[in-house]
This record gives sequence, structure tokens and C-alpha cells, in this order.
Amino acid sequence: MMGLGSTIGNFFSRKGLLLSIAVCLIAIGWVSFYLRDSTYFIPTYKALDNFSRYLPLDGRSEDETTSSVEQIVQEESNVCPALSPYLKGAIPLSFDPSLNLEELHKKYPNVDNGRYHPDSCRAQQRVAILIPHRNREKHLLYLLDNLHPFLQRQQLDYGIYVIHQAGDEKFNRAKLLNVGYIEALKEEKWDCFILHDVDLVPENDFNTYLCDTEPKHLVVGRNITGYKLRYKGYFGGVTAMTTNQFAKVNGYSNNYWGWGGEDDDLRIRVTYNKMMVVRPPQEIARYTMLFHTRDSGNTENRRRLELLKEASKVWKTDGLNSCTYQLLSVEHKPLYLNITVDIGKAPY
Ligand code: UDH
Ligand code: MN
Repeated sequence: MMGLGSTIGNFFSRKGLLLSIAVCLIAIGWVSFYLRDSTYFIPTYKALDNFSRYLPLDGRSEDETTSSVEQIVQEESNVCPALSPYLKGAIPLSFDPSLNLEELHKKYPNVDNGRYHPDSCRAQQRVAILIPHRNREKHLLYLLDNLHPFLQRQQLDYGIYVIHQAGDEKFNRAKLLNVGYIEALKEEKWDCFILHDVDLVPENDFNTYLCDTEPKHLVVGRNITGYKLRYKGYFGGVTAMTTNQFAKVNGYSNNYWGWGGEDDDLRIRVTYNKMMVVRPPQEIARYTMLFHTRDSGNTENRRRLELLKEASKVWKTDGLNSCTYQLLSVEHKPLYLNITVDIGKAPY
């Protein structure tokens, strides 16, 4: 009897052990799947895919480059550090209601046509900041007033582009950003694009406006929502993608007219192309959102769920390669380059 009892006991304890192992494995799998998305990622800025800046042929003739290896070595060693020594962390932001563009220009005389690069070192990447815009002049002033010193403290080689939608048609944030990408690349060999809402002001300059090996989402928290991520897959507001990452996903869809969905669509494109979304730590990726109500030309897009369902099927033919528009003007303002564009009419 004793023998049978212990055999049964063994059987149950072995079964129990197997069961607990299985439960543990499921739990580990679940936790790691969850963490994969929400892992806060400290950037390395290594192994980036398109950093022409490092190539000796950049901007020079072949003769000049082959002539001086020493010169190249010297320039390579002068690359700006991943973390600039001028960073200050979270300092008070500046919102001066009496500010106008002229005064702002005087405040930042070192910016030329929206462009700046550090004198003392060679920036790691060339970064274009794209801001979709219509009828938010005050927000634009506030953003520029905070962004220029912020980017300069980060020792970035950058250019700011404002892509202005002409006319009164429904707003299309995503298509404007596609236009910005295409037009900016006609002007400069940018390595990295920051897709930036006009009303989000970064609070902490450790939130570096450089691209990473994976698409980077920079807005973990906003003041108005207690600095919590809006939802797990949120990819809107401010996003950093290398020139190649953005090209790989064919940019944004051009078909989201009105508010909502275009950022989720981009996120689907990113995951469909086997890339991951990374985010800086929560304490750093903090933004102040400038107050606004819903703009009249940007009513909620009720088609967005329908469009999102099709995203993984249509991304190859709807995006950068199908972005048609009429360029109305390109103005070199002192603190930014303004692109005014007719992007057509919403079909719904
Ligand atoms: N944008 C404009 N002009 C517009 C509409 C949008 O410049 O008329 C740009 C701007 O860069 C803006 C971005 O598109 O930051 C995103 O649009 P949004 O700021 O309207 O989107 P958000 O999700 O707000 O911040 C949605 C409506 C909020 C209603 C608040 C009521 N509680
Ligand atoms: Mn907003």
C-alpha cells in the first residue's frame, strides 16, 4: 500500500511540478511580449543605417578625400558625443505672449534659414524636423522659441521645416509629413526625420532628437494627461525615423483626412516591416501640450478604423510613392523653411 501511495504521490508531485513549469513559461512569455513593446530604451546611436556623414566622400571631391587620411581621422575623432555637455535636463519653458517672429529671429541670430550646426564638433546625424501646420501661428512661435535652444544644447546639425496646408480642405497631417520628407530631401541629405506636432514642447533636453536603430517615439507623457502614455501602441505627436526607416514603410498613408488614425497606421507599417518601436525613459520623454480645441478643418475621421483594417494590405502602394501635390511656395524664413502646399481634396 505504501508503495502505491508513494507512486501516486510521486505522480501528482511530478504533474504539479510540470504544471508549475508550464505556468512559469507562459508567464515569462507573456511578460516578455508585453515588455517588448514598452521597453524603455537607452539609445546607442550605433549601427545606424544611413549615416553618410561618416563617409569621406561627403561633400568633397575624390581627390581631396584620398589625399589626407590624417584629416579624415581627425574629423572622425571630432564627432559630437551622444550626450552633449550642454544639456540642462528639465528647465523652465518659455511662453512669452508678446513674442513675434521678428523678435524671435533676433533672439537666435545663429540660425540661418532654419538651419544650425555646432561649431566645435561634427554632429552625429543630419536631422530634419518636420512640422505639419495650418492656422496655429502662436503655437509655432512658442515651439520655435523653445526648440531652437533645445536642439542647440543637444549639439545637433538640424533644419526645421514647416509644411503648411493651403486652402480650407480637411487637414491631412500625414500627407503633409510625406510632402515634407520628399521636399526636404531635395535640399539636403538628411539622415533622420523628426515628425513633430506644432503644439508639443519638449521639457527635458535629455530627450535627444536623434534617430535610432529602430523607429523612436518621443512622447511618453504630456502634462495634460499626467505624463502617462496615451495607450500602449501610441506612436503620434513626435516620432523619429531615419531616412531609410521612413522609406522602408513607404512613409505615411495619404488617405487619412481629418483627425486621427494616421499615427496608428504608421505604427502598423513599422511592425509589418519587422521594426520595433523604442521610447526614451518616461522621466525624460515629457512634453507640455499647448492648449487648443479641435480645429474646425480637422474634424474626427470616422473612416479611420476602416482604413486601419486595410493598412497592412495597401501600405506598399499608398504612401511616399503615391503622394501627389502641388507645391505653391518654398520660403526661406530665418528660423524655418516654410513649404506651402496644395495636397488636394478629401474624398470623404
Ligand atoms: N494641425 C494644424 N492645424 C490644424 C490641425 C492640425 O497645424 O488645423 C497640426 C498641428 O501640428 C497639430 C497636429 O496637426 O499639432 C495634430 O493635430 P491636433 O493638435 O488637432 O491633434 P490632437 O490629437 O487634438 O492634439 C485633437 C483634438 C483635441 C480636442 C481637445 C478637446 N478636449
Ligand atoms: Mn494637439
